[in-house]
Parts: sequence; structure tokens; C-alpha cells
Amino acid sequence: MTQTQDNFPVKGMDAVVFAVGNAKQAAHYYSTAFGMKLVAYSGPENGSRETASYVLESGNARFVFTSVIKADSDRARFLERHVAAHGDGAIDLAIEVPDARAAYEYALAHGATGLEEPYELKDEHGTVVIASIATYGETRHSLVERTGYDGPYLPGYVAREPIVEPGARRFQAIDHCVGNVELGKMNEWVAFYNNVMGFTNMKEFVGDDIATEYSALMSKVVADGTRKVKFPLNEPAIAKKKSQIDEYLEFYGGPGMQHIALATNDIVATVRAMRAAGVEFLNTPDSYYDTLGEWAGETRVPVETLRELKILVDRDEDGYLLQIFTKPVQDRPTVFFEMIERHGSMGFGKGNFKALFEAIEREQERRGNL
Ligand code: TYF
Ligand code: FE
Repeated sequence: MTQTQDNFPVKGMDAVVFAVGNAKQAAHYYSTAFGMKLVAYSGPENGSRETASYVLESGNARFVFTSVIKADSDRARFLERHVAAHGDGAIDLAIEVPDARAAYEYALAHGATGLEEPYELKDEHGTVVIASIATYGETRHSLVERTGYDGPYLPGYVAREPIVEPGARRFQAIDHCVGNVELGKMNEWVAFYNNVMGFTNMKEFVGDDIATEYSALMSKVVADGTRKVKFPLNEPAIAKKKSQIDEYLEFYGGPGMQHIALATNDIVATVRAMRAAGVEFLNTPDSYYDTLGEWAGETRVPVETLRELKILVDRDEDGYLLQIFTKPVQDRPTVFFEMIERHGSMGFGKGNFKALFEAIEREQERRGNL
């Protein structure tokens, strides 16, 4: 038996970088509402005259929020234009790799568009090598090699004290990052990840049958060999109702990152804390919980607690998962979050698609977009 060699080894997600209108306030929201810890900063006080960036962490999950102070460079003008066109959104799903030069070379040889040739950033904490390739819309994947670097984020950033005293950690990792692409493009983007990164398709997908029945979207999931980096890809489907993916594409102004799922060990405590801090979650009708026990069986959380917090359950042959979705976290009906607690299941909540998509459609209707 021969072992297939991993041509594009990855260590995991490095960070999700957001371009936002007001990074200072975003850092505050993700500290107080998501319980993340501000760890690093770059701005005019330490040599970054045009942009301010705040780095927040929760376990292995890292988010970076960048906004423009004064745009005199191409980089700052890109960020300014990105926010104007898309609202707050993800510009970079950065992936940590053991060798950024090798990853970049492999990606370009297999059809990727290069955005940044490999370059080195250095300071007293060490060296980080970064290269970037394009993905859907104006989103990119930076390939980040940080072997030996021991600073707070990247050379040029300084350590920063948390905004609020961190309480109990609410999540510890990025479980998956979902992209919305245009009608008819999902399979092209699946092929992109297959070819460029050697990612393989996971078994869970939403095909024609489910799409026309109630979901109004098609979805496939690609992942690296270790299943640490998982990227579901959605495209709109022609169904009875206007697709939630069309709504996203219209208000985002094209393809982009739709949601990040955050892995928690205690979804009950996490959802309670986030609700108390004012985060809005999608509602689930009581009827969902009336029949839950019949098909989902026992979970570590009593049904009454799931009902109280509107947490969803799905079960497959490998185990079960608990999940819940926030409403969009900005005024545009675009980016949102999912909290997920896995117990064996490697799925994405297929059993909940009907209840979930109906909840999303109720929100679309309230916005006048259905
Ligand atoms: O990541 C997933 O596939 C699940 C289900 O607009 C999902 O979280 C898919 C599409 C969508 C919302 C949730
Ligand atoms: Fe998800």
C-alpha cells in the first residue's frame, strides 16, 4: 500500500482578517460579546500611519480587524474601497503552512492566481514568511509560515492588554469558514481547492433535491487531509423562494465569506454569555423541540435547555453536534457566526437545514428581501 503524499500540508487556520469601518469598536464588540482577548495592535503609535489593526484571540482562533486612518498607499486604498463596496467583511482567510514558499509555488503551478510573492517580515521576535493567493470574490488566502517567530502576531505588531478582563473562554478554534459564490460557480471553486490545495470533498453536501425542496442553495465542503481546515462553498439555487445566497451576494456586492463556525466545548455556557452580552441568534420554533428526542436521541444537554437557548442538534453515524447561528453581525445581511459543539459528528448540521433555512427566511422576510 502506498501512502499518498500531502502536496499542500497545512497546520490550520492562521487568522481571519476583516476589513471594517471602525476596527477600534469591532475589537470592543468581539471582546465583550464574543469574549475574545485583544493581544496585539498595529497603528500610528508604532509606525503604521495609514491603518489600525487589532488582533483578538480565543484559544487557537485568531481574528484581525483592520480599518483605514488615511489612505495614501495602494494597500490602504484597497481596504478603503473594500469596506465601501462590501461593508465589514473578511479579506483574508489566512492559512498557517510549514513552508510558505513551497505552498505558494505549488498553488501557482496548479492554477492559483498569485497576489503577493513570498516575502519576509522580521523583528526582534523572529521572521514570518507570507505569500497570498486569490480565492472567490476579493477574498484571499495568505499562506503564513511562522516557524521560530515568538511575537504577539506578526513583526510590526506590539503586544496589547485586553480591553476587558477575559472571563471563561467561549470558543477555542475556528471549525469552518464558508464562502458564498455565484450561481453555477460552486463546482469551479470546489475544483479550485481540489487542485490548488489538494483539499478533498467531505461527504456532506446539499444537492438539487434539498435545494429545490427548501434550502434555495447548493453546498459542498472541501477540507485538508487532517480536516483542520474546512471550507464549505455555497451557491444560490433556483427554488420557491429568493435564495439567502442571492441576498448575501446582492448586499455584499459579490462573492465572499458568509459565516465562520467557532468550536466550543460548552455551547450552553457560551450561548448564555453571548446572549447576555446582546448577541442575537436565529430563533427556532418550539415544534422543533417537541419532536427532537424522537430522532436526535439523548445529548449531554437536556432538551429543555436546548429549547430555552434555541440550540439545534444533529446526529449521524459518527455521533452528534450542537449548533446555533447568530443573526448577521452588521447592518448588511451578510456575515454571521455559528457556534458548534461536536461529539463525534464531522457533519455540518444537515438534519437542521430545514429548520435553519426556514429561520433564515423569516429574517429575510422581515428585511423585505424575500
Ligand atoms: O456550514 C454549513 O454548511 C452549515 C449550514 O447559509 C449552513 O452551517 C449552510 C448554509 C447557510 C447557513 C448554514
Ligand atoms: Fe456552518
